[in-house]
Amino acid sequence: FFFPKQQTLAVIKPDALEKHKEDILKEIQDRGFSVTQLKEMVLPREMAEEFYKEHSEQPFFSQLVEFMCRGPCLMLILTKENAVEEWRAMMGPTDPAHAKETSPNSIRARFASDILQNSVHGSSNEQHAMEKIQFIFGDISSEAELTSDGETDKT
Ligand code: DGI
Repeated sequence: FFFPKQQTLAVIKPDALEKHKEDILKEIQDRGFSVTQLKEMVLPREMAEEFYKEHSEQPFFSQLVEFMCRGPCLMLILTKENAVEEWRAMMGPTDPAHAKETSPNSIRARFASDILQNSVHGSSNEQHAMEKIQFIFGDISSEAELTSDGETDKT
């Protein structure tokens, strides 16, 4: 199959950034993703609420927002053919207990502590990816251009 190049938003969450930043970044590169943009930041509360607004009715929403603001997150735009699906597959299922059973090599199986503090985020579809990239990074379309070898060519 031929997949066109695609972008997704990946986040290394506060729990994993403390301990596993280098491991996760290495794995992202080893799997052939280009890191098109990256930014480390502590999410202000209102941004964390907006970021996870789809979950605002969930009983765990306030815990989730609290956790995401607890320390710095690393925000990444990953570019690769089929990036959305591939990064989700690398992350593994939401609950690391489940991940350990079904995908023991996944990032969550190895690095996440529980269903809330689950080490990484990845957009679940292309529409969400575009929205969240715009939300975190603003309009980057005129800043970076991908060259044929997938490296970022800043103009
Ligand atoms: O796309 P995912 O991150 O795999 O999962 P999601 O979009 O369903 O949920 C977003 C985040 O909300 C998830 O990464 C951790 C948190 N979460 C999801 N389900 C639960 C949860 N937190 C708690 N405490 N309990 C849950 O059942």
